[in-house]
Amino acid sequence: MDARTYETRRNALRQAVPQGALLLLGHREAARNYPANTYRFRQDSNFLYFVGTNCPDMALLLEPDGKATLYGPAEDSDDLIWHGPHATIADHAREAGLSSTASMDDLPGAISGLRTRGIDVHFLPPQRDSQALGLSKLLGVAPGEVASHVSSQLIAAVVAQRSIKSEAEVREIEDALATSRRMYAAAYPLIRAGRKESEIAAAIQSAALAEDRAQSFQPIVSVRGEVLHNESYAGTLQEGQLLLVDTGTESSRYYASDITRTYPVSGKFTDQQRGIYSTVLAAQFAAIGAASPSRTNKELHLLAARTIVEGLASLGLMRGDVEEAVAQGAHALFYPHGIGHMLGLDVHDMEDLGDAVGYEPGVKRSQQFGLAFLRLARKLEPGFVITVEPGIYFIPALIDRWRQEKRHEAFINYPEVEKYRSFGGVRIEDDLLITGTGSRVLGKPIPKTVAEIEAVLAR
Ligand SMILES: [Mn+2]
Repeated sequence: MDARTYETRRNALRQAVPQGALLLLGHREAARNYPANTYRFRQDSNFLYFVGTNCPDMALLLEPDGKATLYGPAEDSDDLIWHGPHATIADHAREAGLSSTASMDDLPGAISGLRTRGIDVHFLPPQRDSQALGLSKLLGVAPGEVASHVSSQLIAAVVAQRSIKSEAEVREIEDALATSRRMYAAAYPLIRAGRKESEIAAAIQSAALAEDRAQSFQPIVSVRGEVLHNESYAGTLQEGQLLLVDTGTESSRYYASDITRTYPVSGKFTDQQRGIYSTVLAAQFAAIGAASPSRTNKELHLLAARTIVEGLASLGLMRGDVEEAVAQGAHALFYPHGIGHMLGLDVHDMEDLGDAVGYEPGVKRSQQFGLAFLRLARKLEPGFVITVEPGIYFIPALIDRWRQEKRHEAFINYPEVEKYRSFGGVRIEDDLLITGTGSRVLGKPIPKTVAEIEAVLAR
């Protein structure tokens, strides 16, 4: 990805939204407790996509006359003392293929100049309060009103562009996946009774940090896999438990990977664990096998759900007509989330832009429990990169609630479900490129079959 890449992307965006000015306001540094102590900086992904520069306090302004300006922080002579020699705004502009630069101090004047000439300024939904405040000041609207002025035209144009990954982008994701593979390999020797979740979380992050790579999200490393967004590492691994590990890293150009694996702490699956694990794996293989431009992601989700119901029926946990069970949402007791999401610069790619990413215009999310959490439903297209991540969980509070309500009793064998009360959860996730005719799992394989998992955990 060079200056030409970013120039081509900006030109395509300009063609898709030919009227008005386009403003991409980047992130500023985010303070932990006081200004000089900041969180690790990561620029806004839309800004990264069109400019590529991971520097704080910048903005890109595309004007109707074709003028494209990179706005950046004014140079302070003391910067040299604290930050050493660094690239100037002009250097960043050159790398992004931009010839015009200006100080961020001049942006308000430029925006008000456009607006007095009656030119619309298109912008995307702000993700941080500082972005919302910045836009509020620039546009003269109250901070709480900024969201209602976002440009749906610009959102649609950005979604259309970022949804289709170039070969270079796919290489970036595969580069992140190569690091992911080494992160998981670092965990294998530590997966045994007596070890702490935190030790495994440390090994995984250490493998990425050693390659100067950031995590693409807060890792999940937990023996309580049924808690879907569990971010605690306080647990100690015990014989007979499952350990769920959902992590991702970023390539040097900030593209994300997202992988989940589930391991038996004892090194070998029990019969109960193997039954559930094999069902999740079968659901993942079914969805991957069906993934192609002729399908919608909702179809993949429902195919995985049917495979899960069939597997659970063979284990005696569910019963009745498979299609009907899925249509009524009975499987969601065990599989309450969606099959996956887009992957790119963000791990849930473009989720900042709302349901325009996952749903065709005019299509609303289902209200049904389970299906309501499907982030991506629309027709798959060549160049999409998606995650495929079915799971089965035994969530005691949800089981109790449903059983009390006698919910879907025709399909769920509650007395049998009770035997799995302390089971935890299984999820298996890979990243998939939709090709012209089908799909390709990205990256070198990371062990996931029962035999492969038991082999890497063999003592
Ligand atoms: Mn994911």
